[in-house]
Amino acid sequence: RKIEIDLRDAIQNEGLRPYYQPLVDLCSGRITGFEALVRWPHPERGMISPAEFIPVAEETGLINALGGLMLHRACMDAAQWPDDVRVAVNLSPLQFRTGNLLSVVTDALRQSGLPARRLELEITETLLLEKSSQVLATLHALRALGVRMSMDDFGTGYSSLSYLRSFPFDKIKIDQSFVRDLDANRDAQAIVRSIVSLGVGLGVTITAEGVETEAELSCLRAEGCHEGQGFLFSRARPNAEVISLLRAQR
Ligand code: G
Ligand code: G
Ligand code: MN
Ligand code: NA
Repeated sequence: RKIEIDLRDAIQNEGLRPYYQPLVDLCSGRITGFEALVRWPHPERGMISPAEFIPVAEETGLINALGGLMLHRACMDAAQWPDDVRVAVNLSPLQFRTGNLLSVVTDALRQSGLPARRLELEITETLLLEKSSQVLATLHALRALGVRMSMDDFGTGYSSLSYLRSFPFDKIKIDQSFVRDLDANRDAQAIVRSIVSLGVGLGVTITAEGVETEAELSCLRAEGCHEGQGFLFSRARPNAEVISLLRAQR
């Protein structure tokens, strides 16, 4: 397939790059970190969405090279940011299957000099679906390095709550489907309220994804949600624009 050939070429020839979307503390309004999101400016097709090529990467096994590359680039970039700013990187469940994820993360930290506490790894509930002891061992080993673990897209899986008992996450990211039109939707408000109280009880940071409007933001503040991310604050931007985003708030 052409997309597979092109993707392989992009991975080998620096055709993929991370863009960074800010995570904002809803109390202070300050940027606490950035989520790295892979971008592929295709020479013929323009920007191709990761929603299209991540599944191709997963089907073809290219996800390991892609994921390793993103981890490495994100750690290298973040090592140049202020010391109180973190970077979050998405992991595909398949990256846990090859068995060398721990050394990929360790190498990225060592080569970049980024302290482990400044790296956050985002995983989705599907990873915990299988209840694999190998996956849990890797999660614990990563956390023992000092890396922070986030549960991404919370609330969209089959039994989100049971996964919270199987592993001590540092952060829960509320899926954007619960944030959409929050101000007009009483049910969504009740759901967000209970996730926030769950987070307080577990001592876990709660981040709302997909914040697009001021009305959604004031609702999230009223519910005591800790952190937000979304187009209201900023879209994902190239690393060259990260420093100016940080400077603008100082
Ligand atoms: O960046 P958004 O623009 O379109 O991303 C679409 C989807 O691709 C999201 O589910 C996001 O988590 C995923 N994604 C973005 N970057 C990466 C990455 O580096 N690795 C993995 N595994 N998924 C990513
Ligand atoms: O699965 P994950 O949460 O990692 O994916 C993040 C995805 O959400 C990316 O595709 C990113 O571009 C997208 N995104 C980020 N902020 C917003 C937003 O405010 N609204 C919408 N609709 N999508 C967003
Ligand atoms: Mn994510
Ligand atoms: Na998400």
